[in-house]
Amino acid sequence: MSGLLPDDQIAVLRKQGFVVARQFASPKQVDALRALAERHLHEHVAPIEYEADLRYPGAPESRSAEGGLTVRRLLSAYARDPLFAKWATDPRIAQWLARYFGEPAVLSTVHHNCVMTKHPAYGSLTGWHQDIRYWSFSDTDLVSCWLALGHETRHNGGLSFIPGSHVAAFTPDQFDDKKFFRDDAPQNAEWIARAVSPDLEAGDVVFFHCRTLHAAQGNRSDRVKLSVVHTYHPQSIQPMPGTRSASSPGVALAS
Ligand SMILES: O=C(O)CCC(=O)C(=O)O
Repeated sequence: MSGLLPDDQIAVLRKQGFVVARQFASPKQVDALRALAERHLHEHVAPIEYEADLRYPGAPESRSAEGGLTVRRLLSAYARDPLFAKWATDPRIAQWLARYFGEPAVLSTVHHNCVMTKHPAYGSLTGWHQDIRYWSFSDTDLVSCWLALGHETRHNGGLSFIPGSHVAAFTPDQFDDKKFFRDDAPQNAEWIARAVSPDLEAGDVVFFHCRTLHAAQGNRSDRVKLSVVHTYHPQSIQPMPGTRSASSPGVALAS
């Protein structure tokens, strides 16, 4: 998938629900974002979501348990430092998304908008899910941009995706009560067998649709994995008033 032109990348996103854009961020951007993320992680700069808050499989029981202060997400990336804001509104992202949406993109400051971390110890795994499950918008054509700040593979908790799942008509019984796609349901087995886990290098970006099923394992390496993640919608799709998705204004991107 390397070397594809933006229009070809967009065609892949439409078809399979995700696409890898190799070396989308420059080494200079990656180094600066990584150094900043590492400092905020080290200093526990708020707001932070801890693994113990989310309690996914592998997470500590509580913040006071052993490993309880393991960070999962450095939240509010856009507001936490101008460097993160600059990346979230990078003109290349804006142009790419405007081409995909056919209109200017808006950054959600509510969903994702974080540095996603995965620690070797106490970093949890994430089951199969569609991001849209708890989001409320007037339509469901949202795209997230996941920037790898280091090597990402299945081994260190990198994402796996199920191609074509973004356009599938799943039934409620294929999901559990927390809206995870059930890996014990026979009718889901064929879907899960199709999963792919793209290896990412620092600077690679994955654009993925909010309906694409994805999951991630724990981190079995000895190094924390760091990724910057933002979600965008076109101007014509708006968060539903009164919902969490509308709880903080979006940022219109210049394109
Ligand atoms: O890094 C992970 O465990 C997966 C994160 C993810 O899929 C999400 O937060 O939507």
